[in-house]
Amino acid sequence: MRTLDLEKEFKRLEELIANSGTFFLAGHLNPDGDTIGSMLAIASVLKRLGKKVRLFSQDPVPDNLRFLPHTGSIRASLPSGKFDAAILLECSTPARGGDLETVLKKAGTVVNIDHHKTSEFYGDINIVEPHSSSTAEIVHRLFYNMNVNITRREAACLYTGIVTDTGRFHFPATSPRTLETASRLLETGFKFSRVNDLLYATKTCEALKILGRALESLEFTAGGKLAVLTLKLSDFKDFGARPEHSENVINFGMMAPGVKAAVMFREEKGRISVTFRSRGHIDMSAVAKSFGGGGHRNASGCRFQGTMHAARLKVLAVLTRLLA
Ligand SMILES: [Mn+2]
Repeated sequence: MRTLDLEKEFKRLEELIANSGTFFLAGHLNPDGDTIGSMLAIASVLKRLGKKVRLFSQDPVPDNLRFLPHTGSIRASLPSGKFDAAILLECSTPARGGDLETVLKKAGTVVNIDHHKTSEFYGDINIVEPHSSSTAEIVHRLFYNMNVNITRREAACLYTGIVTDTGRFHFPATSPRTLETASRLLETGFKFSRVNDLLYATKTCEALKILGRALESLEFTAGGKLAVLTLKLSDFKDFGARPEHSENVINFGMMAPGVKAAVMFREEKGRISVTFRSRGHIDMSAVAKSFGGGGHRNASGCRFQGTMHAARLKVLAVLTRLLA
């Protein structure tokens, strides 16, 4: 992993913002709360500074995040114009954001803001901070350095990024700095309890049904250390559900006593999406990377072209060996 003088990179980004007029913002495929929250907060601050901003996500904003302000401004079509700066959030490689090449090639400066330790330093400016709980926490630090007075709406966006990426301040990446950031966001007076309600006490019927199916599929292997969840295309069809309805389902696999790691296989059209979770030092980012994916030590993912059977054989062999 390369290290850079982070403070210097923050300064360079501040200067870029001051000296640029047009910005392109993109997050990763299947965007999550951190990606969307960070993107909306940056867009809002840039607009308040009088900048032109174009927001892009190849995949749609998940339903449970639609309550965030201005999600409608995130578009799925790539712009043809030229931008002074392109800021990629949460993308360990540019390809994580989709087919961005045409835009990135024309952009004056490419900025990579990420907290994944697998992040490659592909930007002209790289703010990669693997010790940060979330990209939203990094973005908050940027705003703090810039002396930005964060609005309630921006605070709700950044809080959403932090609370979702830390599993409600539960995962080990949660640091004193994370809680301090959340505290500063609360000081703006945004409706904290309402945001939590919308994020955690609201589940669509499709998501509830998919959760039931996933729990029925639960198997334990590797001497009870590995939980395996499987969702087939037909499960989604039965309930009219989409892949995002199965988000977080894997965490239920981690609840059984003795389980050290969980894997979820999700069949999508023509491919299998695989998600990993673990506790402690069991490195799931390495497992995901060995199959062409990425992520964090305790939460990662990858994709396979081919059948469920083939994906399971390959992945379960590696995981069984790892946990032996
Ligand atoms: Mn994140």
